[in-house]
Amino acid sequence: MSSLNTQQLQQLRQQIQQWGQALGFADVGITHPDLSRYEVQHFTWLEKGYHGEMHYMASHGTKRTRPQELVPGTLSLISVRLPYFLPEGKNPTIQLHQPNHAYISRYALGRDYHKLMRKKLQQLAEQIKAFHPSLANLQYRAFSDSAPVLERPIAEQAGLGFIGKNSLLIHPRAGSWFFLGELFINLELPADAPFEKQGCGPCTACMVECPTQAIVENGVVDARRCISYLTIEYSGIIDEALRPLIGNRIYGCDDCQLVCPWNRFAEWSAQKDFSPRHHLDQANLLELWQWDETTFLKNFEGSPVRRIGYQQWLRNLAIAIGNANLGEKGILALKQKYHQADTIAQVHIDWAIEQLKQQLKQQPNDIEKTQKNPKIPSPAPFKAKKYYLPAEIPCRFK
Ligand code: B12
Ligand code: SF4
Ligand code: SF4
Repeated sequence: MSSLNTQQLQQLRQQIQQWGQALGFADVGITHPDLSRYEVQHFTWLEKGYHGEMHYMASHGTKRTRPQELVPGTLSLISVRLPYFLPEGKNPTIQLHQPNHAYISRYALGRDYHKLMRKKLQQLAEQIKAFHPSLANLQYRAFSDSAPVLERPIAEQAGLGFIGKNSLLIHPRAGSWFFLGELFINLELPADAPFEKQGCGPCTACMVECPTQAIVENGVVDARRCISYLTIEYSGIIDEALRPLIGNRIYGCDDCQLVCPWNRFAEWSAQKDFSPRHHLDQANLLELWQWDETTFLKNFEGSPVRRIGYQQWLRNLAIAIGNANLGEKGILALKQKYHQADTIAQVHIDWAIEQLKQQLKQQPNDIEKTQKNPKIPSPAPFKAKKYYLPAEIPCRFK
């Protein structure tokens, strides 16, 4: 579509990297729209039903694996990544291991990333358009988890990292705590070399330590077992066998990133927008349980958590309270909310009350002692042998 010569295209390529970095992206890669080497794996995943009730994953046919069917005329895919892990707030592993506290995925503590990513991508596209008069009519579409797009395969093919056994995109010098986004454009740019080799080697930490054993094969997650799916995407009644394994994770799950050794090299985010709001990095369960619907909607304005709605929020909290050491206090709190809960949330409240009652039977009137005496088993959530947090700035967590 343009009259740029090879040298100008190379120059533009370099500019895109620089503009991307100035916009806050940690990396920018370019690839062609042929994703055929990922197609079979994608449809096998769907055939096995691993997408559960995420019907949108199956409803676009080959549009997801063939970018030119989604956006006709696409000639290049520009893939970007934006880190979200901030060197502030509470240490995530400490929060995860306090059963009476709530664990919210690191990506969801602050502002929703979807709009922010797309805005930055649009700014990048406008800069590309302004590079040369022949690009004035450049067509582009910006995506970040907003359309049927194979974001991790595109990123791997654009050289941004490799797909790990946990199925996340990992860069050996940057870990995996970042979002992905793309620009589809109708201009053929020089492509980057893909990441050809998976960097996991013999490590299987994520597969072994996943609380629900959701990573069923190298690079393959059965979403139906994944806590991220269960707490965010799935609005129904959660299988009783899975509830104790969810621990205190009330929105998403980070375990397969926390145990990944590549995350020793993770980059910190520079986006203040992702800073934890309302002390969500250190909130305790009963404090959040007290929120009414108006508070929930107000506090989660502009946050990804709002999307699950108040009833699912109550459902998730009820499970976590059932897994905590809250005794009579927990039972009372659960009962007080019962009539504000819908029938699905009530099923989980009933279960949680039963859990706490069982716990009291084992150690009547002795919750304090349970917490202090390590010999008395407590329903502590999953504890991995080892966690990896970014090493460069060791002591900035509280
Ligand atoms: C559906 C979805 C989910 C589902 C399903 C997850 C899954 N693994 O598929 C659920 C709800 C469980 C989920 C959870 C999370 N998600 Co999500 N999710 C998506 C979404 C919308 C689609 C992913 C998809 O297409 N899945 C279907 C599978 C088949 O595709 P795939 O994993 O990309 O598979 C490719 C490779 O794995 C490869 N492959 C298949 N088999 C094999 C075998 C081998 C050996 C190898 C090497 C490769 C390989 O081929 C496949 C291509 O067809 C993307 C956004 C997007 N549009 O891409 C975000 C996205 C993948 N999620 C993201 C995040 C951050 C998360 C969570 C960390 C959130 C959280 N903290 O709770 C967890 C992580 C869980 C995990 N281990 O995957 C980020 C990942 C960023 C990164 N660094 O990789 C994305 C890209 C969103 C974004 N824009 O940033 N997610
Ligand atoms: S997000 Fe949690 S539940 Fe899902 S695969 Fe990773 S460790 Fe397992
Ligand atoms: S934990 Fe180990 S196996 Fe899992 S993605 Fe990281 S390096 Fe790969």
